[in-house]
Formats: sequence, structure tokens, C-alpha cells
Amino acid sequence: MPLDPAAETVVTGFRNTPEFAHGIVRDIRIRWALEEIGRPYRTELYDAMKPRADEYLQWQPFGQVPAFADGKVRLFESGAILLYLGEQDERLLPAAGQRRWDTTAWLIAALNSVEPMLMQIVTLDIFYVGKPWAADARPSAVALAEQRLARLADALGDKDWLAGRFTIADIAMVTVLRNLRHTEIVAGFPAVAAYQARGEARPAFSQALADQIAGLKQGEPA
Ligand SMILES: N[C@@H](CCC(=O)N[C@@H](CS)C(=O)NCC(=O)O)C(=O)O
Repeated sequence: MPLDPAAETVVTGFRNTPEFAHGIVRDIRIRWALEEIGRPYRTELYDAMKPRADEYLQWQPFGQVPAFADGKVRLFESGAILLYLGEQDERLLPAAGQRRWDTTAWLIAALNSVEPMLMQIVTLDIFYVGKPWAADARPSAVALAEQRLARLADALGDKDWLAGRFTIADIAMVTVLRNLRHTEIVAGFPAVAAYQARGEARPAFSQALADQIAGLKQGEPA
């Protein structure tokens, strides 16, 4: 599909999900970044319960959300979209030097080293709730997640943000941590819990959250 340089910014999401997903569907990451830099966007919201059209698979090969387009690029993967936005605004990604690469490393760590461990618990608690084998597997999944959270707490030390100031790495990490909000696991690591709360206290996050939930309610039965 040819790109239109004058096109508006578009982010894809869902207009209906089970309630547990409200506030954690991954388009929240992109909405949050866009709110931080005051960049307007519109959403394309899909029915989460139905397969995506073939045309959408040309944009997001796995049929997932979010995907992003702005007339210059079409992108999928929340991490790639955050990096793209960071390239355009230093408030999201420092322009050069150690801080830029710390941001990149922590963004990838959030999505590759922490998110999979936390998602195991979500999978067991929510997708396989009630299965006896899920209850058996849970203690070791929690132990693995706790190892990551302990290292994250050490890395944070007394810093407010992972790369020394707020960046897209924090958008990725805070939204990853939110996946455990149905548990007390993060509360067991006060520095990590305080870090998550600091991220969630940002006005840009509140706006992104409110907008995502408003979109998700569109698909609810009246
Ligand atoms: N690694 C992808 C994961 C995207 C993803 O898992 N999206 C979920 C919503 S949060 C989704 O679309 N799930 C529906 C599906 O997998 O069919 C990213 O970070 O963008």
C-alpha cells in the first residue's frame, strides 16, 4: 500500500476484550508515548473475538495489536513503534551516548527478559485458570518472575527511571509490570512497586489509560 506523507498517525487496538485486559492491551504503550509528546493520533479498533482480515495481516503479520502508521512508515511490534517514536523526540529517547543505549537495552530487557516471565503467570492465572496443572506450575513460574523483579529492583537502586530520566524504556517496563496487577507479586519488591506507581502517576499515562478503556467499552453490550 503506498504511504501518504500527509496522513495522520494511526494506532490499532481492540474495541472489546474481557475485562482483565482493560488497561493492559499493548496499544497502551503507544498511546502513552504519543501523549507524552502531545502528538495527536486516531485509532482503528478491531473486534478482539474475530479473526483479523487478510489485509490487516499485511500490516501486523500475527494479526495482533498494536500496529502503527503515520504516512511515512507502517510498523508492528510495540517495541519497534516505541523506538520509532523515540527517534523523533528526545523526550522519549535520548539522542546519543550512554543514555540512548541504556534506554534501548532496557526497552529490550522489558520485552524480552521480563515480559515473558510475567506473562507465564498471566497465562496460568487467567488463560488456564482452574486447570490442575496450572496450579502445579505456578510456584516455579512465580519464583522465576521474582528473580527478575529482584534484579530489576537492584538495577533501579535509588533511580526514578531506568535510564536516569523518563524514556520509552520506562513505558515498556511499567506496562509489562502492570500484567501482574491481579497479584501481590510486585508489591513484594517495594522499589519496583514505587517505580510502577511513578510511571502510572504521569498524566500522559492516565490519558492513555482513559482513552484505551473508552475504546474497549465501545464493544460492550448496551
Ligand atoms: N510482541 C507484540 C505482542 C502483541 C500482542 O500480544 N498483542 C495482543 C494484545 S495485548 C493481541 O493482539 N492478542 C490477540 C492475538 O494474539 O490474537 C507487541 O509487543 O506488539
